[in-house]
Amino acid sequence: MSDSFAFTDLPPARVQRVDRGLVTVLTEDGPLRVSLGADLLDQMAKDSTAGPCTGDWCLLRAWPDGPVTLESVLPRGPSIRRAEVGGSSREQVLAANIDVAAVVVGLIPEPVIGKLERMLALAWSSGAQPAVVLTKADLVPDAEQIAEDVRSAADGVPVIVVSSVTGQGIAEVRALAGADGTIALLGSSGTGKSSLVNALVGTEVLGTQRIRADGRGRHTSVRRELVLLPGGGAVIDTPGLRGVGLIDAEEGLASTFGDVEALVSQCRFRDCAHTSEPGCAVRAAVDDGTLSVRRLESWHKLREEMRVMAARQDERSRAELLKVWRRDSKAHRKPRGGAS
Ligand SMILES: Nc1nc2c(ncn2[C@@H]2O[C@H](COP(=O)(O)OP(=O)(O)OP(=O)(O)O)[C@@H](O)[C@H]2O)c(=O)[nH]1
Ligand SMILES: [Mg+2]
Ligand SMILES: [Zn+2]
Repeated sequence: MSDSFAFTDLPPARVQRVDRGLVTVLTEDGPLRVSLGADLLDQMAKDSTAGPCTGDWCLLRAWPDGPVTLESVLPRGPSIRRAEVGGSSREQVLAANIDVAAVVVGLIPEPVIGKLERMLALAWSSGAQPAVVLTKADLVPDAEQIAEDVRSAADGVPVIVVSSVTGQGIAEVRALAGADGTIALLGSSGTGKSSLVNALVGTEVLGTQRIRADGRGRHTSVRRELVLLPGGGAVIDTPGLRGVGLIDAEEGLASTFGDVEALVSQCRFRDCAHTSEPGCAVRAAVDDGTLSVRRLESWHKLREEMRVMAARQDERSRAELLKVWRRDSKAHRKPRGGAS
């Protein structure tokens, strides 16, 4: 009887991988497979983000007859979050406690800037430092030229050109982690995330896609995994992202499209649709060439997606999400300067 209480609390450990309710944690003595404590399971039933995910720090408890349970997840630092796939409004944590959110894009096929911007919005919304890693430099003759185009769309974000085959740029990516930082890799399937992890570590720690003639791959990595880097720090590999959910991405939108948002604040009407309204600063910028039509379209598309997502929320979270949305439409056709 009494020995069911004779547990020992262990020092914090970090979640490496979660699969089917069992969690692999990295402890001071190496990796350990643990199950979830009853209290934590209760919390998870109420809150989709309460469960452990890759990168989380957690508290463990060792029981007298041998098993170790994961009892609680410590409060998270910067983390990648998105809406769960399948149209629900539940949130999913993709990678926790990260210092750098690296969007991984192949140089071939040539990057689609609009898609990159969506990924970057997700990266910004994590609160970590965003970065872009352009892979497969060995396969294209004009890597630097493509990188310049990407740089102009990714204001203030480091853009690193790499090849996991030749080793180009790998040290630069390594440097993003510093002595003990964590880099999360995000991107579509087949862009070379797992290959990059292997290049960073220097050995084949993760499986990668077999090369296929048509250049299209199936999803290879099926779960998120934290890998320690030699010399300190860690990298989190994620399976290819299909849809990028935009929950909590408003901040990311503002950072990725800081230039457009700044213009919006100068339009004469608060609910300006930036189509034919008088005094529209956005159209004016397009007309004088300081804002590209393509960039404006990406911004519109992302805003629309946020609106659709917001419409799907349950009543409570909807109220929160719509706050941002309503900000501009509260005062109908009211010139700025009046009381709001
Ligand atoms: N030539 C060349 N091929 C690369 C490079 N990086 C990745 N590849 C190839 O691209 C394919 C996909 O690489 P992965 O590392 O499996 O891609 P991934 O992003 O992990 O894919 P998912 O796990 O499905 O998300 C594999 O065939 C790799 O060998 C590179 O720098 N140069
Ligand atoms: Mg992979
Ligand atoms: Zn306008």
